Formats: sequence, C-alpha cells, structure tokens
Amino acid sequence: MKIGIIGAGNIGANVAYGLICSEFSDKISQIALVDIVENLAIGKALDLSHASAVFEKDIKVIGGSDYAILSGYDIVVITAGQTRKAGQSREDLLKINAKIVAEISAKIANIAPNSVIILVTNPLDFMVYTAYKSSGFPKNRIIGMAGELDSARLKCEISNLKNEKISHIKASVVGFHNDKMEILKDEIFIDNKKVEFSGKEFDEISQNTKNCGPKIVNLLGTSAFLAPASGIVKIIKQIITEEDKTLICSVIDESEVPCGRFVKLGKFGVKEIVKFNYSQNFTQNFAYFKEKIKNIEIKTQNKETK
Ligand code: TXD
Repeated sequence: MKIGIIGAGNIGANVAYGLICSEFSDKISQIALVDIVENLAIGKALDLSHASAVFEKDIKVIGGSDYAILSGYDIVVITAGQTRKAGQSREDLLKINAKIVAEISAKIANIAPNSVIILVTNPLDFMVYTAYKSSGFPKNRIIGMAGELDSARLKCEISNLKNEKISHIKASVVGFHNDKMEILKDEIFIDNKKVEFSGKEFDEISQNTKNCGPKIVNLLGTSAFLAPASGIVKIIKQIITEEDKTLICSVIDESEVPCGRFVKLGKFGVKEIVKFNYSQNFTQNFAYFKEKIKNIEIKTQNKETK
C-alpha cells in the first residue's frame, strides 16, 4: 500500500509516524508527505525515514510539494488547512479550508484517481462534502475522521467517572463533529452491561466530551493532533486489513449529508454503512448542514471514477 499525506504538520507527521510504528506497517511500502511548505515535507520525510530504519521497517518515506509524487497512490489523507486559534469555532475555518481542500481534492483525483481520500481538516463534515464534490469520486471513497476521536474522548470521560478500564467500555458518538455531536446514551456498555447514568452524570460526560477540542486549543494554542492522528491510523488499519469491525466515520449516504455513522471499511473505502436507528435530532440536523454548505462554492468534477 502507498499512503499519501497532504499537510506535513502536527497531524500529518504523526499519522506517518503512527503508520511506521503500527503492527500492520509490513503492508505499507511507501509514505509520501506533501506540503505547501516544501522543506517541511522534505525534512519531516527524511526524519521519518530514519524512524522507520530505527525500527528496521522497509517503508520508503518521501516528501515534497509536487503532487506528482502521489501518482497511483492507494490512500491519500488530507490534513492540510488552518487550525483553530483560541476562541475560534470549527465553522470559522469553513471558507478558507473549503478552498484548500477543494483544490487538493481535484489534484488528487487527477494524480491518484483510484485512491481513497481520508479527511481530517476542520470543519470535518463540510470538508468531506467538499472533497466528494471536487474530486468527483464515488461516495464510498471519501471518509472523514472525527467519530473515532469523539468516541475515544467519551470513553475517557466514562473511565474517569466510573473508574473503569477503557478497554472494558463501549461508547459511541455519531453525527456532526461539532457541538451537535450526538452521544448515544443507550449504547454505553461496561463489560457488555448497559450503563445507567444520573441526569447530572450524563450532562457532565457529554459536556466534557464536547469541550475536549476547545480545551486543548486553549491549553496548546492549537488543535489536538496526537489523538486525531491515531484516529486516522485506525481507519487506515481497517482499510488495509478489512477486519470485520464497525467504526464511526463521517461518510455520505443517499441524504448527501456527511456525518458520523457506523461503517465497515475495506480496500475500496466504505464497504457498508451499517443500519442504525438514529434519533430524530440526528436527521433534523441535516437542515443546519444544508444551510451552511450553500454558502460554499465547490466546482464539481463530473468524472465519477468507479
Ligand atoms: O478530529 C478532527 N477531524 C480534528 C481535525 C481534530 C484536530 C485538528 N483538526 C484539523 O486538522 C485542524 O483544525 C486543521 O484544519 C487540520 C490539521 O491540523 P494540524 O494540527 O495538522 O495543523 P498544522 O500543524 O498547521 O498542519 C497543517 C499543514 C501545515 O504544514 C501547512 O503548511 C499545510 O497543512 N498546508 C497545506 N499543504 C498543502 N496544500 C495546502 N494548500 C496547504 N495549506 C496548508
């Protein structure tokens, strides 16, 4: 597998590092970092190739600003874009990052026409839509990472509240990657036993989960990046290994509204959007998305390659 990463910043470089350290790294022959700041991509690629050598892995790591290095790649991760500053919402990044992601997706469609595109740039669900429209790829080959991050953050809150091991907890966050994210209260289990919360407890874990992002921005002055990078590595693992596992990813169904849904992944991207009885609130939020995305001009590529 050849994996491209657009944006050699905090998330991009840590995705590459996570892949090199992963238990499935033997399935990866090449990683390419592309960044508008060419020396950043070249320098981090060189450093990462040395990290690969430290672990005696046979992964070639290259870097540059020319998209030609991604020719024929299997997976391309888009992390490029502005990050939030303290006080900024994810939606504040919409216009500027939509322009960046649209340009990048069109380039990927030309240079790696059979690739699966994984988005992480915020506002995530809008970037999934932007990449879908501007690449002209079929829906199944556009995947957004946020649900795995938000669900992991929820598990940490439950673990702290109930003093339980993370590995014993099942918890899911679906919907949009913003304050409309939906914590599935009836889908929280510890050791396969449903967990009951008082109203106060559930409000606490919900608010804390939703506030993790802004809290880290306030502490670091930039967005979180290690956990988001881990979420992308987890998605790539599913694509490569095709394990029969359900993840939560921002994907597009017949509603044409991308948001966090239960999915099964394989080498061509989304293998199945798992049927689930989402709440009324979940679908009512689609109107908010359609209202917001109207303001974004996205040149649509018509070639829907199979
Ligand atoms: O869960 C999630 N989806 C979110 C995503 C979690 C945390 C961070 N989230 C978003 O990911 C964040 O708001 C940003 O929009 C992206 C990337 O975050 P990162 O922390 O990696 O940002 P950096 O370190 O600024 O890296 C961005 C890189 C930087 O090196 C720029 O030079 C490059 O992107 N960049 C570009 N490369 C190529 N082409 C273009 N046009 C470009 N513009 C910027």
